[in-house]
Amino acid sequence: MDAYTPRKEHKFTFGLWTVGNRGRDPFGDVVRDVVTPIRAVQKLSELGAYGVNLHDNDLVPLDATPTERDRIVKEFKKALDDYGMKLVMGTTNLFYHPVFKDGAFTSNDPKVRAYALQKSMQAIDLAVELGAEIYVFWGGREGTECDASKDPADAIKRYRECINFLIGYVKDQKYSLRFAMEPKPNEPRGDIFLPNVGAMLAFIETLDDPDMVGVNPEVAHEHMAGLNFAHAVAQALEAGKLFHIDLNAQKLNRFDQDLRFGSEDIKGAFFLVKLLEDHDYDGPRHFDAHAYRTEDEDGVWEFARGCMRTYLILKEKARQFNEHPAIQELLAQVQPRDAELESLMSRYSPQNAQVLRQKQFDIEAMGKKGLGYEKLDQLVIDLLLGVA
Ligand code: GCO
Ligand code: MN
Ligand code: MN
Repeated sequence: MDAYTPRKEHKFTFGLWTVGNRGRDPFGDVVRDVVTPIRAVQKLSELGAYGVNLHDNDLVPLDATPTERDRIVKEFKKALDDYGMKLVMGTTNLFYHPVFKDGAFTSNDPKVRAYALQKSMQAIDLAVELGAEIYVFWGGREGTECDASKDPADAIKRYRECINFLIGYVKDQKYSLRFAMEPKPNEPRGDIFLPNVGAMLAFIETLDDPDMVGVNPEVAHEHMAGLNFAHAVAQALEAGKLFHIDLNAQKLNRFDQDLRFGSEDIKGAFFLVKLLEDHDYDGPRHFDAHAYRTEDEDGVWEFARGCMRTYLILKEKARQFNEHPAIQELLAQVQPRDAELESLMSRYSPQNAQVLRQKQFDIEAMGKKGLGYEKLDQLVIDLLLGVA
């Protein structure tokens, strides 16, 4: 036990599919044995996680009979109870079966869209039965390679119609479930609709009940598109839309690498953790990642331990940043306050506009002043490298 040992109150979660990942990739077969859902619950609990997340078919096979389904659910519920774990988030697998090869909610074929809705209603029932509070929609197959095949505006309309249908279903069932939409720019499709956090936030506002729906941003997904993840998360947080988060690591502009949290881009990971902690984000911290393909099961648990440990180390670094005298002094200099100007700008009025028009600004002096960001950034580097 040390200061970086995870505890339940840190709200760390893992998808069953993350520690259950067997290392299959497009070029090679599985390299590890199955980690059953019950084993995942037991091991993650021992390691200090708060809960797990699942796709319907991570737990219940697609071809299970109703009796089999009920037995599996009962055993899984018991494991959650036995090990003091929560089922935090549920989602539907709308990407694996060939029926979804050209999309689920955005498929051209009404039969496929209808089946996707039927499967989602069943998966929502399952998630609620297990105690889920959040339901994620990741539209992995909602996209195209062949743009001739569908009108992208129609695809968005169909997407909206399906999410609205499920909003209606959840309300009708009186479930207290919130939706979190997860954007991704591509993979497995050549291009996926609603490719980033900004696009998703705009889409949400067009739904029947925007308050019920937020986003589930993922580090890897924004980094695949070369974007600043913390900035995307900040926009969601500021809008009250950060319902869930998928933490992992990724080199920029590559395929979805799903690496251990913090294993790439330490500085980006630091500013992300700092953002979440500074803004008292109280949702689950979900690691949507998996162990390197080089690992056996022991490596999987090292991976899980590492994700949580790095988060807690960065949380401590964020605390140190906020109390670091030299950093805080520099910040005070570059973040000056001006009560009069701030009040003038805070709201438009003809009077405020008039006063602002008359103001004199010495823009030459303002433009000449150095900001000291080289020093500030180096202090951050020193802090992160343990030299400060
Ligand atoms: C991916 C996605 C998925 C989703 C998961 C839950 O790139 O494969 O990140 O892992 O997060 O399907 O919705
Ligand atoms: Mn994800
Ligand atoms: Mn992903």
